[in-house]
Amino acid sequence: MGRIVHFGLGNFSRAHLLDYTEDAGGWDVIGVSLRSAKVRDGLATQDFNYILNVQGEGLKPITILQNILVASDDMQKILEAMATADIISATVTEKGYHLDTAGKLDLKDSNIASDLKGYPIRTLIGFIAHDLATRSRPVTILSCDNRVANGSSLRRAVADFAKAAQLEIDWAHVSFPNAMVDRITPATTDTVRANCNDPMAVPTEAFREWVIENNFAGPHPDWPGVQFVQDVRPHELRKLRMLNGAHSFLAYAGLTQGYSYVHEAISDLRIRSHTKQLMLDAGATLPDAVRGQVPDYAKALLARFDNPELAHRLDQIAMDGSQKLPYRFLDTLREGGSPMLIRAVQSWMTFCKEQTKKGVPLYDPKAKEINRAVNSERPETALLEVIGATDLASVILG
Ligand code: CS2
Repeated sequence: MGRIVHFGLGNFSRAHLLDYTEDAGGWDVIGVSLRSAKVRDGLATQDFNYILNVQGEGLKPITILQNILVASDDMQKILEAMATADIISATVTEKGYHLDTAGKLDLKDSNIASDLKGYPIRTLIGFIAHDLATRSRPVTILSCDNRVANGSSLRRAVADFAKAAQLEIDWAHVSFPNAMVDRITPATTDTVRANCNDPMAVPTEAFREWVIENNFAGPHPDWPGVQFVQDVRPHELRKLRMLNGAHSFLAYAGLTQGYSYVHEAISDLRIRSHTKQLMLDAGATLPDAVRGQVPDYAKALLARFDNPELAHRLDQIAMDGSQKLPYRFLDTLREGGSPMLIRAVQSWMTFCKEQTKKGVPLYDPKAKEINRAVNSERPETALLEVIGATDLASVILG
């Protein structure tokens, strides 16, 4: 039996990696929570089993999770579990990589700085670097976050950390495949908890997709439907620029118009037509390998956004904009600039300004910088600086 140690037990991994691995069978999964003990405490009382509420398909028990370890309580146990793992995977969101806008590990980040000083380890990067510095068995480190070249970025972060911490790593038996992950998974509501009779239930759509670079250092589960490919980049870009780009635009434009959910924002005719255009413009920047799929993919995405039963909150998507915009809009703009992409970046700036004006705190690791920018003499220019987009100032600000 193989073993996965997975960092980040939010709803997404419980609807994606854990669901796929449940279907594959024959593996066990140990979860790691870096920050809060909430998911561990909730799942521990039910033997780490929970219900996945799959839209239109019904309730599916997920039983593959063996345990959840919490960084602040169980550091040593986590390192021990990692040492026996064939795969170490992660969904720690964009900010969990602690990279600066140039893609280097941010050594000034307070959690990274603390990990560099020594124990207790707090970050994914710190845990992986310490594990790799002591292991001899092969391991695959599998990023499942929405970043471009997520595996390569994680490798870079770990290498930067190891160098700064003077840890020696033998890279010969380690691989960091890049991967594209997709399944729209909103936060759990009381209605879902009641319908599933499970306080830890997770709601998700029927659709799921996973494309992984065929670069494993050892075995992997026989995940059904997963595509193993040489080059994930075209798939990553298709998903990040079209699905996630449209999502972020819907969130900022929708919240500014007073909508709360994705299905509400997409039914506003003006927002809908802008979203369609945004997806087509983003699609035009994609590599040849996937460009032919753009019209059908855009149509399928609209249908997924239209789904009222998912009740996907816009404020959930609006979070951490400073970390998401680079892959969702900025790279796209650099490669093909269009009025709709410019409008998308502006919708984020408007959102930041309005929230600040209303005194609503932004949920973003750069909230302080955003606040300072909004209150500066030239808010738009300063906001572009926060997201590393000063090179786009003349395109976006005219
Ligand atoms: C969303 C994603 O919250 C967000 O930023 O765009 O979580 C999105 O739902 C998933 O990437 C879909 O696979």
